[in-house]
Amino acid sequence: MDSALDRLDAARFLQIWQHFDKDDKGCIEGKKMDDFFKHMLHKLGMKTEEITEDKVRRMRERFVSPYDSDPDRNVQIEELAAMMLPVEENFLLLFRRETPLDNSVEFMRIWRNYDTDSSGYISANELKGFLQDLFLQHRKSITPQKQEEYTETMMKMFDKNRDGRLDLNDMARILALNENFLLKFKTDACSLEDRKRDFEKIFAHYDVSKTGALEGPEVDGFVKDMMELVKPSISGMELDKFRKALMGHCDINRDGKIQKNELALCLGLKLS
Ligand SMILES: [Ca+2]
Ligand SMILES: [Ca+2]
Ligand SMILES: [Ca+2]
Ligand SMILES: [Ca+2]
Repeated sequence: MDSALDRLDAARFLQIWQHFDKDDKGCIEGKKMDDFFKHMLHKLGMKTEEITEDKVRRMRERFVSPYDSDPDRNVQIEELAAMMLPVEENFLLLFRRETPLDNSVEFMRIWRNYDTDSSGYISANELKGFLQDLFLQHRKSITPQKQEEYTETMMKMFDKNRDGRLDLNDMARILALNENFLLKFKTDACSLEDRKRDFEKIFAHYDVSKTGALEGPEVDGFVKDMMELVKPSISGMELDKFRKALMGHCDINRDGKIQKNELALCLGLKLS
């Protein structure tokens, strides 16, 4: 079985995946995984009589065993690819961070950095720049041909609406951005004391540089999370629009940053 799996590369994996994920949801129902593995072994050149239930069971245990406890759970493409692809093909492993990305500010810093033409989208070319830097950071060399191939595979995996560019939510998936920080807070927070305490926590979370003001990607991160409280996924252009409106409304001293008291005022909170 292992020798068959040696023939698995990113492009082939994706092809097999798409056969099962026809609606392009990025996930497959856990209970369909046996069929998935059978199909995979077949595609990798194994004869039908060689594909036994036992082999399939072992694959399931090896690659998706955590799901066995909950058969209703879906298997995500990036999780399975990270488990299955051989190391040299598995550029997706590079996205696995020791600590998950849990702050939209860091996310927006990356986004602004690679959306080099500020179009509000990450194009295939911009994605390639991102991958190049990632390989550099991990001190891995990669041929131009592999760069093209990985970029293309990533686009196929994450460009949900097939318009040839990645949106904010596609990129958030690639970087495994954790859930919205603002969801932690109840909007019906009762007393003024509670609201002030929440405000302090919120401000501290977004003021990553600890300057007492939100600037650059700190504003972006805050705007992204705020907007996504009311709309599940926003586009880069919507973000820019709302950012502009927020700055116009909140940045009272017009220094291009949002000081703590400015944000408090904006949120209808009077700090003593
Ligand atoms: Ca762009
Ligand atoms: Ca797209
Ligand atoms: Ca700051
Ligand atoms: Ca200001």
